[in-house]
Amino acid sequence: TPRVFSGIQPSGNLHLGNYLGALKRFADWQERGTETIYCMVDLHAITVWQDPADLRRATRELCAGFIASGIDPEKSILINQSQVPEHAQLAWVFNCVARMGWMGRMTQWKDKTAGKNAEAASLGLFAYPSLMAADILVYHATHVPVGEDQKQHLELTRDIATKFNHDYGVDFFPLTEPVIEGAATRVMSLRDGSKKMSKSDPSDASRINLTDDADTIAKKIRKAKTDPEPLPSEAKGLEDRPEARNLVNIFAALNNQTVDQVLADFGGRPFSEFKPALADLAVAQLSPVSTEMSRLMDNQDEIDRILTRGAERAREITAPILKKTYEIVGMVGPV
Ligand code: AQP
Repeated sequence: TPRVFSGIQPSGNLHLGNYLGALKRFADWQERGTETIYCMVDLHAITVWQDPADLRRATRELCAGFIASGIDPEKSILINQSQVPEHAQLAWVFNCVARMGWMGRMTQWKDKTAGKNAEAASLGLFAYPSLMAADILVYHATHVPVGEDQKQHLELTRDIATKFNHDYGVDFFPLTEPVIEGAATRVMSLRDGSKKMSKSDPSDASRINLTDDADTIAKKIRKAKTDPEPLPSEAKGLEDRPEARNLVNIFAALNNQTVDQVLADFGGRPFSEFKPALADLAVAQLSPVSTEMSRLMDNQDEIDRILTRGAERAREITAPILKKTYEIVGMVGPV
């Protein structure tokens, strides 16, 4: 039976890319009745230094973001990574299975250390994909919905499962499938169509935050970089127009349409007509999310209770899988 797992880092600035590429699709899986486990990956967040108070706030805000995007803590298991210790425990075993060379080839590692002294990066940042593999495999999850940028890490997860199974002569960890689907698997920066929309982009105008109010959303879309041509009438016409393509993809994903459907309505029309329509759509979808997030943020005890309960439910799955892993590896444990 399918079991879905996915996570998001509580590193602040939850944005439209996270919403369309991840959160909205997490809710779809939940509504299909699949067993779903969603995680705030705080241990991943500290691979780069986080102010402790900011991390606490971002974790609760992310939990609010999950719930406001339709994740129901009764239907899904909603957890904070550090509250389920088996993630980190399995990650250590995987650190001993994975190879340095595999980690060094990860494009996220290369991007995050590009132009910097890689020797000064944390060991945790280097080993990030090993912890991610543990997050997934400590549940024996079968499907992982993610944005395009995570594809390589999912392949590494399969490599780790394969090597573990081979090294110990078992058929224990499943080969997990990445699920990268929809019109917005890679939402780009509003200021630069060649960069993905990202939490860590220093320019706030590059992204739409889930906490932005209606005026801010409308203003960011109005100022989004575009070219002077009207919209094409077919998807092919977007090929060399990354900024235009990005806005059309965002419209399609928000409106649950295909790109062709959007262009059937807007082909031949200028951005001065398309952008206000996109802004209205974005505000209509995101306003309820941000309102619900701020309501929840005023009820932090409720958030903390949800996470405590989520961790208890999660450990019913993770504790037996970790115990079995330790047995396979040869650890002596309690009888
Ligand atoms: N631009 C994006 N388009 C579509 N999906 C995206 N995701 C992230 N950015 C986009 C998806 O959101 C989920 C959570 O990602 P994460 O918490 O691991 O954060 P990230 O990928 O590191 O996100 P950022 O915003 O890019 O953070 P920084 O700036 O720290 O690198 C994943 O499913 C991801 O695919």
